[in-house]
Amino acid sequence: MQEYKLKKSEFVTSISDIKVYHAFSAGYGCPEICVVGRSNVGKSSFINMLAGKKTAKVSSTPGRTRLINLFSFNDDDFMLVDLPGYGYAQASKAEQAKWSGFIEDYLNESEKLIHIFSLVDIRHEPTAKDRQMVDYMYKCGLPFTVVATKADKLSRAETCRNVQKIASVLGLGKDDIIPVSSITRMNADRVATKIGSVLQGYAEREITEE
Ligand SMILES: Nc1nc2c(ncn2[C@@H]2O[C@H](COP(=O)(O)OP(=O)(O)O)[C@@H](O)[C@H]2O)c(=O)[nH]1
Ligand SMILES: [Mg+2]
Repeated sequence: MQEYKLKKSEFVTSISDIKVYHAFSAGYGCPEICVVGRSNVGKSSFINMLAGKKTAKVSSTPGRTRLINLFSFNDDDFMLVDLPGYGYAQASKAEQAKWSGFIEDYLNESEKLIHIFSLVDIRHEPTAKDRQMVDYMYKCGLPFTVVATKADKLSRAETCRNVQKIASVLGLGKDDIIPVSSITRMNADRVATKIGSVLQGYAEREITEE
């Protein structure tokens, strides 16, 4: 697989309404790759790992990202979309419903979305919500990669074992799961290479459709 480097990134904007998202998204031509996962799983840290700098806000208090944040990579090669976290127990029912509605609207309606990074915590068995998310993407035919975060908290052997376990719970192969650490940058290159191949596939489809 060809190497792809994430050289440049910048925060573009925060959006709290799906209509505003559509209006904004109509203004650029590049595809979108999004990041989903429960709150506190490490979405913002994952984005910062890819950016190689602190561009997304990392919070020790879960449930803070209530907006969709857009980051442009490599001068608009693609937009990385940070979605609100799901399954934050402390949030009110109404708030939770609003966020999951937002996530669903985005996943259903975005015409530019070409790939999803679905984050799970490597230390734990995927939650019911994690499984729902994977089932949903699978059913909707949305291409995705599962990323297991916080791998620095485990030994190598435990990492291997937990990747196997997560894969079997989610009905995936162990090579479909990328363990990462935003602290050690473990597998940051592997994620970048994945992005490169997703972008290449997209570019090839665009050519055939023209
Ligand atoms: N040890 C470790 N901690 C992490 C990692 N990624 C995130 N965290 C911590 O997990 C908490 C939530 O991270 P954040 O990126 O804000 O999660 P988000 O809510 O999904 O955006 C913060 O305290 C981070 O410092 C990681 O790879 N390793
Ligand atoms: Mg966040």
